[in-house]
Order: sequence, then structure tokens, then C-alpha cells
Amino acid sequence: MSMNTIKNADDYKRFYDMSLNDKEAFWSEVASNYKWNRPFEKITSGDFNNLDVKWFEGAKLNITENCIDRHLEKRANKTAIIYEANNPDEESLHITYKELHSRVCKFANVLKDRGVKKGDRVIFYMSMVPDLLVGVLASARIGAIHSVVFGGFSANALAGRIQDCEATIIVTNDAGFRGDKTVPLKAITDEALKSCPTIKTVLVSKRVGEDIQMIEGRDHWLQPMLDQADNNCDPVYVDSEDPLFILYTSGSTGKPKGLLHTTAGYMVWAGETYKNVFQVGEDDVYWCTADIGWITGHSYITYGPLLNGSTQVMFEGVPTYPDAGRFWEATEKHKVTHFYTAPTAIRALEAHGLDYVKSHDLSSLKVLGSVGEPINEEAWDWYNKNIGKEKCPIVDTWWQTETGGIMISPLPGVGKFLPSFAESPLPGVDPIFVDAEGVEVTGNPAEGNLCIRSPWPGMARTIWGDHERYRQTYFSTYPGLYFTGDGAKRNEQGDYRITGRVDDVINVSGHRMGTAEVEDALNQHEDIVESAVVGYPHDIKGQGIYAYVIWNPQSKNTQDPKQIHKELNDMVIKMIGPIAKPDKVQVVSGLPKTRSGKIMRRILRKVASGDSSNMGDISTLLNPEVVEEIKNGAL
Ligand code: 7RM
Repeated sequence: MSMNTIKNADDYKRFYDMSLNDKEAFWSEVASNYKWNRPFEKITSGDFNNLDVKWFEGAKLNITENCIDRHLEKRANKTAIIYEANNPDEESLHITYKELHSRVCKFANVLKDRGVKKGDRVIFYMSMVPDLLVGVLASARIGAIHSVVFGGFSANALAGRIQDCEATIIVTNDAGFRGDKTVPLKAITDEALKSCPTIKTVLVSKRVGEDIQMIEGRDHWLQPMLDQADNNCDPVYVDSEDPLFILYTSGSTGKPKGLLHTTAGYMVWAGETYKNVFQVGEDDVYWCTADIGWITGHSYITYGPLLNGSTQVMFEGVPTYPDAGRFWEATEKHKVTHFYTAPTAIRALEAHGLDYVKSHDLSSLKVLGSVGEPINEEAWDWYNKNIGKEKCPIVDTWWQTETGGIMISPLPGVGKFLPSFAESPLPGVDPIFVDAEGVEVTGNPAEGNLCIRSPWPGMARTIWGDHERYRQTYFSTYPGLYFTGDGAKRNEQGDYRITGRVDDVINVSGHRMGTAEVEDALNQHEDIVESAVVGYPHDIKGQGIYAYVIWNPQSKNTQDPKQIHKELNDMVIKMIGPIAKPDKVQVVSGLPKTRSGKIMRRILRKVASGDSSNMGDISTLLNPEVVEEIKNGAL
């Protein structure tokens, strides 16, 4: 561990205060943990009004040199990646830092051979295989911009992302393993590419042995190219604010946003937050169960652990295959010390009972982590008692795709570890609560909309191709502040507790879904007149998707509610992917609307959550009579 890890409450206070009061000194010291090809001239400039935020300006660097090359002197033969395949009978693969270097260089040379240059967009649509992690790093090595699209998205969703960033190349698998199923990634890619003329090259990493179609001139098997490639590739040094990646995420409007992260600030943020929040020692084994298709897999699989020279497990599979003991079996097998997962996985495994836990030795564990959604107290207690045996701190890490890395979390050796509290802002994070009018809520206890007052290195710099939308989405609700979209509370002692989204975003199994995005998909069905989607409490997923639909009463197609649900599921699978399927579909004759035509979602949320006792004020509704109908038809 490097010199400036936060080890106790005094360190925390000193670091935190310094990070806000003497930014220059603080970040200069932090930055000295990294390798710069040319030093920076200025720590930071820009603010939330001009939205031209820059960190470590003037520097030249390559993030992969920081993730790999600089470890080669001391850690060449240290394992960087322990690859645990979907099928537990498949032998796990150990990749050392030296081997990772050679793999990344080879992949980078393949990309170069295909004409990929600095600034080009490279799409990854893959399952969790080593080539995904290696490919992402290879893209960064040559200054290209990676955009990973989660392998659960549909052809339509993939195409939209490719079109938006005008990528020229895509890397995929023939197919991916996922539990007892396979996902036909190449076939889905082929479907998507029918509407993506910018793509000139498809690289296919073979995983399943699926029978696929290869289009001459466009499609190439990756492996033979890697075999031929040179295992050295000089890093391309880029400017601090040169783009590193685009990651698409859902918001309160229909179209996903391509958040752009730039190189130096993101690197420092991913590296430092990983170091302080997890405190992974030289001989420890860290495991984050996320998919690289989400931001957690970017910051806490691809970059954070490698920036810190850690050994980590990379897992291809799912928590319940071949059975609900898989996480614990692999923890025992690889003597995992740091384990980072999502509340939805914890709740799902809790539901399978303790037998799957008790048959494994979990004594290697030191720190547990949680991410993706608020963790309810019951899940926290179960995790603490049965997995951590009441001796492992649980770091409940609050952050977002937009923040690049962890923002609020208790730290080992510092935190109080109160169930369902994210507790304390990390150095550099300046949270503020405001009420609906934007007036600051001060003192403790307090409750409000969670905003951030000043720029931090890891923040997304823009939405790809739409800076105005970036301003509009995050900085216009409360001018001068970054609005997170989350509500939060502080207790008497000032510990933070995140209560969840206050906008039209729902969080299904830790996956962000815009209700408008799901509605757009439903509305594609020819028999849908109108739809409204809300979240409701769901035991395992955290939130479930509840769709109210007006179905064409004249439709010859079907009027059977079960069949309607099925047809709408198919439509959502086609437009977005299986993760966005509505759990419940209620056919209604009208939606509660105000005189200005706005759907009163509050009513829909109440009914969906099973509590329709008191509807509050509905006097502004144009059609109050539908409220009774909706209540009576609740599912
Ligand atoms: C990392 C990630 C972001 C949204 C965010 C919150 C929710 C994430 C926590 C949490 C309570 C947490 N990025 N969220 N972590 N809520 N406690 N520890 O999930 O962009 O996909 O989602 O997730 O609502 O705004 S994300």
C-alpha cells in the first residue's frame, strides 16, 4: 500500500479537510502515486457554471502504463487476474502482470493493424472473458475510446449505442456462457450491424464454439491475430483530458446517455478510491462480482485493482450456477479476502438458505462491499453475520456512472459500519442537501436531494455529442450544483444514508432503468395506446417494473392480460433486453393526468406498491374517475 492510504479516523479527518481546503497540495501529493510521462501544470480548473472542468492539465500519460508496466519491476510474476469460468469444472486461469502486459500489447497491435487510432471508438459487446478486460486496456493503450455494451442488451440497444458514438470496430464473442444458458452475442451483433454502417471490422473472440456466420472482409477471428501479433506495444501518451471511455446509462428521458470519462482525473479517482475503500494488501485477493459492462466493472475490475497492483478474481458466471453456493465456493477456493457485490445478489442468495454458505470456509474474508442500490437492513445483517461472521467491515459504497468512482462510503479502520448507511464522503467529495426549491438543508439530522458542490477528478466531463444535455440533466435543476438524482438523509452524527432515486429512474437489481426508456419500448407495440412505468418494492430485485398500459380495445390481436404481458415482454426484450421486462402489466382505460397533461406518477407508484389507502390530493386531475379503476385492478 502506498504512503497516503487512510488508515484511521485521524487520517480521514486530515485528508478530508485538506482535500477541500488545500486542493493544490492534496492532489499534488495524491498524483505522485502515479506515473506521468509529462507532469501536469495545473491541478484543476473549471466549475459547475462553465462546465469546462479539467484536472491535471498539461500532463501526458497512459493509464495502462499505470495499470501494468510500472508494476513489472516488482510484480512481474504476481497474479493480476484469477479467471474463474462459468463452469466450475473448467480450470481457473492465472494471468500474471507480465502476461497481462504481453496480452494487452498483442491486442493493441491487432487494433492498430485494423487501423484503430487515437480517439476512435471501439465497442466491446462480450461476456466476462479475459479478452474483454485485455481488449479494454488495449484500447486505452493506443489512446482509443472504449465503449463496453453489457452483453444482456438487445441488438436494437447495441445498435443505438454504436450509432451514437459512430464506432468503427466492435469486438464480440461467438457466444457467451451464462449459467446453464448461452447468449448468441455474434448473432445479435450481426443483427445490430444491419443499421450500423460505420462499423468496418468485427473481431470475434471464440468462447463457446457456437456455429456463427462470418462475413468476409468484415469479420475476423481474434485468436489467430493475437497469436501473430508482437507482444510489445509502446503506450500512446495522451493529454489528461483526452477521452478514455464512453459508457451509456439510463436517465429520466428515453435515450441512454453516453457519459464521457477522461483519462487523468478518472485514473486518479479509480485508483485512490479503490485503495482507500478496500485497503487491499499485497498478498490479498480481491473479487468484484460486477460485469465490465457496468461502471462498477470499469472502475473496480478493470482499472482500480490494476492501478494498485492487486490480485483479483474475474468471474464469468452467475451467483446461482451451478448452485447458490458458487460465490462461497470460489471465495474458499481462491482465498478471497475482499468481496464486493450487489444487494440484489445478497438477497437472492439469502433466499436460498444457509446450507450453501455453511459448507464453505470463508475465513479468508476481511472486507465486504456493497454497491448498486440502497442495501436494506435485513440484507446487511445477513451479509454481516453469515458471510463476514461479524468480523468484516462492510463498505456500502454510494456512487454513479457519472461520478466515475466511489463518493460516499465507510472506510475500513475508520467507519462505524451502521447498517444501510454509506456514512462519509471520500476526500475530494463535497456533498450538500437541498430541498425541492434548491435551498440548502443544513445541520443534522437532515434530509434532502443529494447534490455535490464542487468538481472532483472522476466526474464525467460531458455526454458524448451533447454537452447541452449534460448541462440540462445534471446542472440545471439546482444551478451551480451537480444533482445526483438521489435522495439522502444524515443522522445526528452526520452519517449519510442514501434513500434512492427521486427522479424517474428505477433501480432493478442494481441496474439503472429510465422509466421513459421502458415506456418508449412498450409504445412500439402496435396495440399500445399509451403506457406509464413506475418502480415498486421487490423482495429480491430491490425494485420491480410495473407497467400501466392502455391497450387498443378494438385490437383483434388479443385482449387476454396474460398474452398482453407476454407480447410486451417480447417487445421490451427486442428494444432493450431482458433486464427491462416489466414484472407486472396492468391494463387500464386511462392514466391519471393533470390538466397540463402530465401523468400523476405518485398515484401509480402508490398503487404499484400495494398501498392505495390514501391517494392524497387528486383534485388537479382531469380524470379522477380512473383512480378507482386503477386501484381496483391493482396486481
Ligand atoms: C455504481 C452504480 C447509480 C445509482 C445511484 C443510486 C444507486 C448505487 C448505492 C446506491 C444506495 C449505494 N452506478 N446506488 N450505489 N444507492 N446505496 N451504495 O451503481 O450509475 O449504475 O447507478 O445507483 O440510486 O444514483 S449506476
